Amino acid sequence: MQLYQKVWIVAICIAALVLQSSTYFNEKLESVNYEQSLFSEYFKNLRKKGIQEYDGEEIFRAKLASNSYSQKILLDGNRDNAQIGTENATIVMLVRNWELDSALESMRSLEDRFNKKYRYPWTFLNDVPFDPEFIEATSLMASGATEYGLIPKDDWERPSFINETKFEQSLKEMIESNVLYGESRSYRNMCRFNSGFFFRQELMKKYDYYFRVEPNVEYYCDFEYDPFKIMRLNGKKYSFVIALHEYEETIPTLYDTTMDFFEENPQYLHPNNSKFFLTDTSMMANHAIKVDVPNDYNLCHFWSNFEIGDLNFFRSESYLKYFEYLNQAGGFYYERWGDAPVHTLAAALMLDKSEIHYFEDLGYFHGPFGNCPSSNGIRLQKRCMCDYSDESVIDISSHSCLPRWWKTGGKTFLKDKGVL
Ligand SMILES: Nc1nc2c(ncn2[C@@H]2O[C@H](COP(=O)(O)OP(=O)(O)OP(=O)(O)O)[C@@H](O)[C@H]2O)c(=O)[nH]1
Ligand SMILES: [Mg+2]
Repeated sequence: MQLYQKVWIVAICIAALVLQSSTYFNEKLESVNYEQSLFSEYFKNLRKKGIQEYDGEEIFRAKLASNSYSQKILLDGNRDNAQIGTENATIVMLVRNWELDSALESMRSLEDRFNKKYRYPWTFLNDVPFDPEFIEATSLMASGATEYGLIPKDDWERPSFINETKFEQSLKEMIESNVLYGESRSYRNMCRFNSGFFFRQELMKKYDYYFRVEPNVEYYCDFEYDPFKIMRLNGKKYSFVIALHEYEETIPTLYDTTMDFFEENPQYLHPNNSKFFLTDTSMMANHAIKVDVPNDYNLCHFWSNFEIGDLNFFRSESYLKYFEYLNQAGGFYYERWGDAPVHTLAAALMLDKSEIHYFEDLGYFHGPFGNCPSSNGIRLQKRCMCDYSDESVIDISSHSCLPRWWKTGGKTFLKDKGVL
């Protein structure tokens, strides 16, 4: 090749390179200019709105990413939150304003794992009015509609028939013996409310089923079905995921008071009840049970921070009479009766054992205990995020009452019956 030919080739390559890079830089410049124009347009708009339409407070609250917040687009109902699930049910949370972050964590988990496909409504209950911030954040976290109820004073506060001297004395004794929440007056109100009043609240009256949720809990697995539907189709009235032993010092006389009630009202005792679950103290695997109570109760109860239940069971004459009997006995205040053993004693004695259901495949955590499906296949299929070997998984450990429940209610899974 002649020298001049080589020079030509090199010159052509350089020209091509220059041309290509100039096109590239031009395009880049154009896009930068475009972005700049967007920015300046955006800031111009923001300034214009800021100066002309909003007061100082709202400018402070304006979000840079979008102006949808100030325009209240979301809260004006542009989001479709119409119920998809077909059951007459609500998800209910008794909660305090300051628990907002923990409430949102529980909601996020339950929405992602279950409710966003069904959009069941949420009902929030409180003994004081909910803050606007609480209402705003929770209604935006919910996929379904939300309602907020103020609990009437009579449903929450200590009844006037409670002897104040006896009550103060009991508080003192519980503090001295280091009983969990022994010092708390509000905890006692909460337990009495959850035992006898949550299902009577105005907002709850229209529903047949409830799903109780507490702040700061987590649902480990996809539900893959509508648990409300499962309850109705299978005639289930009460369900749980964790069963364990109650602190005996909180309920010294609850069992005896319950037995007195059934002695006076034998018609409310179901012939196919689960009393054995409450009284069985035999060895389970290699675990013996040693409970220090002056009666037959083994302290087993369903942990009520997770509950899916039939509200009509709680509204029944038998439950209402039972609650009133306990209420008059005063043990919610003179002792520290929890709603979990109260619900458990009622369900175990008044329902047919087939009406109580253990949801074995949901996966759940409420500190310090959790439940995680033991089957690897279920964990994979339901996208569970839990470690079955974690020490928080109570399942068949010595402090769990689940094996005792299986012994009473049978170890039947809906899957086996072809229901799921
Ligand atoms: N509005 C209101 N809700 C309460 C009050 N006390 C408790 N709660 C709610 O009642 C439920 C049970 O209370 P928790 O404090 O979680 O009781 P717990 O589950 O026995 O104990 P933790 O181990 O602390 O979770 C939760 O949903 C609380 O948000 C109260 O004084 N007012
Ligand atoms: Mg709790």
